[in-house]
Amino acid sequence: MKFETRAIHVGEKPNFKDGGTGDVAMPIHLTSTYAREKVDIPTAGYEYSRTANPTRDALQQRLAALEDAQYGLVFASGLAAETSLVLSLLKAGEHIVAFDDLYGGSRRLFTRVFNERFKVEVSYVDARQPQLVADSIRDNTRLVWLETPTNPLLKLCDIEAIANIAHQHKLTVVVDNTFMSPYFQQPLALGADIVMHSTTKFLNGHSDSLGGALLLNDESLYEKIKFTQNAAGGILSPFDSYLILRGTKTLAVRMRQHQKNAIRIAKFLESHPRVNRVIYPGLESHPQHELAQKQMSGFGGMLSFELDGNIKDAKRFVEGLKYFALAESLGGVESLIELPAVMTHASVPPEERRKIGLADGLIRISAGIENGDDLLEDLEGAFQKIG
Ligand code: P1T
Repeated sequence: MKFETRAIHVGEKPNFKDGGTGDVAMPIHLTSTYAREKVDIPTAGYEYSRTANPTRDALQQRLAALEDAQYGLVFASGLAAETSLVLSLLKAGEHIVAFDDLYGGSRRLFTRVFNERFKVEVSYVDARQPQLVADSIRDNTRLVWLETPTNPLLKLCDIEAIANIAHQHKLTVVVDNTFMSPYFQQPLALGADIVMHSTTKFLNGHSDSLGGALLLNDESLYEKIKFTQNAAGGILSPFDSYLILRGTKTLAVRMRQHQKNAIRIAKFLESHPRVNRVIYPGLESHPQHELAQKQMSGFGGMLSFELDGNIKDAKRFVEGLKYFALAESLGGVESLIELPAVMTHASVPPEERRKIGLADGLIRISAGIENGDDLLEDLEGAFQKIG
């Protein structure tokens, strides 16, 4: 079954048996608990909705199918998925090697919670160079945590090369695939062990639900994380499961339009006299354009740029738009714009931001699926406002 078909059919099959009503769309199972006829076994297989719920099961199957994975687990947010993963696989004194340019909230979770409170060690490295990942591996390393392309600087790392290095040391490789979605990048096929998503973004696609997912093939890792999902309880609600199931049906067509608009915006900005630098993996000027072509089947809907101007100009620019909402988050049908240093990545200490090249005036765009002409006209209008 091809991607677009899986995105519509896996997990949602009309059921006519045993009183099934043939629903084409999976109903929202709001029950918290399930009655049984006998004490010893749950009659219909379900006990309690923290442990399992039919709407959540449908989404878990759907997302696993989209990443070509055996198993899927969904959580209350992307960060809840990350928390469950680390709680499942690491203990105090063990070590994570992580890409140094991650979503600010992921870095805050690793540093402020897992490291400062639970003594999990974390090394942040520039994973664009696989050798630096290799050099950071220690006897107590358990996990390599990658995000590619990164948020917000769109740096890439070579998943296959890093997975080969990590597997020589029997480490688990996690790839946060939020920016590309399974439509444009399939990390498991490149050797990753676990794919992580903030489903809040492209998978749901409509800026109206938070969620997170882990997709994987290894049964023993799956059992460990599933145990934590139930024990710690950070599960996705049936209503959010329904919304994301609905969102995934249009993922392919949305991703194509996100990308089309992102390419137009990137080229428009690159040729604009008020812009110093545009970062988009689909531009030939991107230093890892070749790796992007090799590793991904498209370039996605996210881009960042720096104005020829100061931070005040950047603030006036993002405040001067009518269609681009000035907001955190990404991946919705509507275009969003933000200043990472002040908004999504404010929790990353300024010296760390400087080290990874995140300028205070960097502007990040999540290209929506509006008409591209309107988006370019809006951007040009904001340039005129800052003069
Ligand atoms: O917000 P939440 O669903 O918990 O997902 C966290 C997360 C994880 N990974 C990546 C790559 C992300 O971008 C995010 C969330 N990011 C934003 C809110 C943002 O505006 O970048």
